[in-house]
Amino acid sequence: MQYGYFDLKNKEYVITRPDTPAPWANYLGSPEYGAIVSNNGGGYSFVKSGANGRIARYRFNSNIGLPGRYVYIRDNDAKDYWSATWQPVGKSLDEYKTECHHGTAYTTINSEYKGIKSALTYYVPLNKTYEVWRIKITNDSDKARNLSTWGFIEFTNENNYEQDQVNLQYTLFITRTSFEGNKIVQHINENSGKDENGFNHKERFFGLVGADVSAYNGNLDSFIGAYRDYGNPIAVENGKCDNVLNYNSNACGALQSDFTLAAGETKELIYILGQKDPITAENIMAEYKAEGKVDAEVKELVDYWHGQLNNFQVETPSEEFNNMVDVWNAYQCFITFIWSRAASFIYCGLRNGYGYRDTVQDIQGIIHINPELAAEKIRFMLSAQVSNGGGLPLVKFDHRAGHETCPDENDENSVYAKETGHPSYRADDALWLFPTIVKYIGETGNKAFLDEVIVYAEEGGGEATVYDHLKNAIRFSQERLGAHKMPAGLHADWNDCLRMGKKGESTFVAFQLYYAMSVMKGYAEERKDAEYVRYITEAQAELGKALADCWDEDRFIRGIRDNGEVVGAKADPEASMWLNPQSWSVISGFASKEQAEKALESVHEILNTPYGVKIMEPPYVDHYFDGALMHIFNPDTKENGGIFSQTQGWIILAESLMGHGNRAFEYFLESAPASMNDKAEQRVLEPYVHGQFTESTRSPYAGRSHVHWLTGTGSTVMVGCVEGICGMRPNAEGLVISPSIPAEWDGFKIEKNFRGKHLSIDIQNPDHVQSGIKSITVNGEAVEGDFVCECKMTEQTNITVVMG
Ligand code: IFM
Repeated sequence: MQYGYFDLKNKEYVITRPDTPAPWANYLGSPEYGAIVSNNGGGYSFVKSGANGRIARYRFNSNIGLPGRYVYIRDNDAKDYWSATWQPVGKSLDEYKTECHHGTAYTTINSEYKGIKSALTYYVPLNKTYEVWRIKITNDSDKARNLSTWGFIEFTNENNYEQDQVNLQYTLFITRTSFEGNKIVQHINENSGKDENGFNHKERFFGLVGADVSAYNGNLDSFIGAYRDYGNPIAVENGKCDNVLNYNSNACGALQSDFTLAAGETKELIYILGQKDPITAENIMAEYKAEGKVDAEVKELVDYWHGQLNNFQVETPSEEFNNMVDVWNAYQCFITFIWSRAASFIYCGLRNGYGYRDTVQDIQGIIHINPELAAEKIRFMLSAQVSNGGGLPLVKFDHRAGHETCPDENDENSVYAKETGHPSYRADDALWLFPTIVKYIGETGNKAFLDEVIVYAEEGGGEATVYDHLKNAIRFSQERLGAHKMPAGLHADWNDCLRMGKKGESTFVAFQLYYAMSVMKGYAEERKDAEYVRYITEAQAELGKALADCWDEDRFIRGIRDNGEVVGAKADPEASMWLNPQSWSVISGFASKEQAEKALESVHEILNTPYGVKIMEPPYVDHYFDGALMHIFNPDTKENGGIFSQTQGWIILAESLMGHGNRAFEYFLESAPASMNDKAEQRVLEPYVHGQFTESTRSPYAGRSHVHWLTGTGSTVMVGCVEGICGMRPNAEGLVISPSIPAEWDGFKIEKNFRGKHLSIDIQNPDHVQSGIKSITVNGEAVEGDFVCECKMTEQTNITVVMG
């Protein structure tokens, strides 16, 4: 079933049926002031932290999607009411028409009921820390209508959302609301911490511009009424708020306006919500009296986001590919880059920091669009690397580079462990720096980045050039090798659920290290660091020997536990085939052609499903070991044989690197959210964003996806598509163009901004091959091979690529 469509031109997803299988969300603002809004207006808002700065309530763990940012409308003659979003009143869809436009950092919901049209736009102005809901109400009937409207928000009583939910003997008694100058103000712990104006800056406000407030409620129960809910608030049903404010109860902001609309007339109301003292709130509201302010701000958001996304645009025969790469996958990459795992309808915001591996990978998703923004975060993450070379497993939001504590490998009770809940280092964290930095230097040509000096994370850790940071990352792994001379598994590798034991070994990490060594060898050669070239060449050869022993007929094993047992051997009764070692054997450059072909074929044969490729098979049920934590999940779910979405990007990339365009695209399509647009009831999750995983074929709900938006999938799939399928592989000197596409494609186009120049790339496929380059011309001049030197590029560069 289909609930909406992609509007590529406007970079929107348009939901035409509001009864979506789950609330389908959009992101507004940033974690400085974040708002998550569903297609029915559900969602919550917070300042700086989803867990500790929550200002609006939301009911987690339910697909009801309540409460949210509601505007109720009442026809006072007919005594009939509805909401400007289908929910919460939920009028019959025979009479109520609605369309939700999720765009880049704004959402507009257009609805119509009994001749009254409304257009409600939610957004957080660029770089501002409050939110705006603008509603335009139009009388589309042929007679005058007496209407009332209510803007409504349910405040939390405490910024800490857990306290707000469970510690009611405290939180019910710390807040009161007041009504002042067209706004409800909520005061919290009012007597403590007052400044010279009498405010403690915990005040929230919900104000109205564009109409008078004729009545209000600051008390939730008075607005909703006993034994009622958001769908039938007593105040709306009666057409009258009773001006009751809260004191020792739950707070809300409900602002009623009464007005008559002549036939054809439109009225505009602007609600503003934030955590500001009343004077600041008043000043903010005053700004919105200026005509055109909202339109200008929405335009500013659109210009900003479309400007970002337009740095890389493709036009291929696949609508799914175009919508994902040009808009939604790219936008999701920005959201994960900016929000990390801060807040969603699944994440409550409890994690107080950036996961090292998550963020270093998230960065990869935006490098082709905004490399300098990426560079700032790379520097930040390098400053969270410990001088022993490892990454801090969790980098606190208030990370103090050079002054942090760090995990102590021998002490689960270390200060760091106590502060973050993370007892020790992961085997893989700092190794993610290599592909990320390679991509950044490739996109920008900024080799001098390697000479930048960046402080280490811990107190007394000193500082080093990026080049030395990278050497140290390798040293970290080399100093922690297991019995077979591969990197020890430590706390875990990329797979949080796989504990090989401290001295157990992971082939996935070994492949990452192998890749890292190739990168460092290249950098060292360029820098004429002969001693290091010697060292790394030998070390890589040693590692190569160890990895050679991990080949098991038609696959690479997953690792060796610290008791010597192999994980992922072909003969194992469960978990005998794992995806990541196969894809990474190719990405790392380690696998021979024969091994690569065999391993990838095994993946297709054993792990492929209609919804993407499983993480492993068969799932752990009866033959798990203690460190195989994934056995706690149902079979074919999450890390226990589910289709772990992040891994799809790597297999797309691996197939592309092998020149298998058909396979690469098959995997893209199977796992692309957009492919499930007409099976949305099966996928459940938004058809425009990746989730963390999809249930695989043993599940009665095969094809259902979970954990929307904030997932590393954004970046890996983006890299798989851009570097892999599109074949855009910049290096310091220029651009390698090596697409791997479905043979049936006649070709495709790319518009790409690159180092201050614009590239228009026309890729033609007259022979219908999957990969391979017959010729490239740059501004009409033929160049050799698949490489376009930066020196050939002009302000507007026209590149024609003929595959064959
Ligand atoms: O790699 C991890 C990630 O850091 C958090 N989510 C799950 C992934 C796989 O276990």
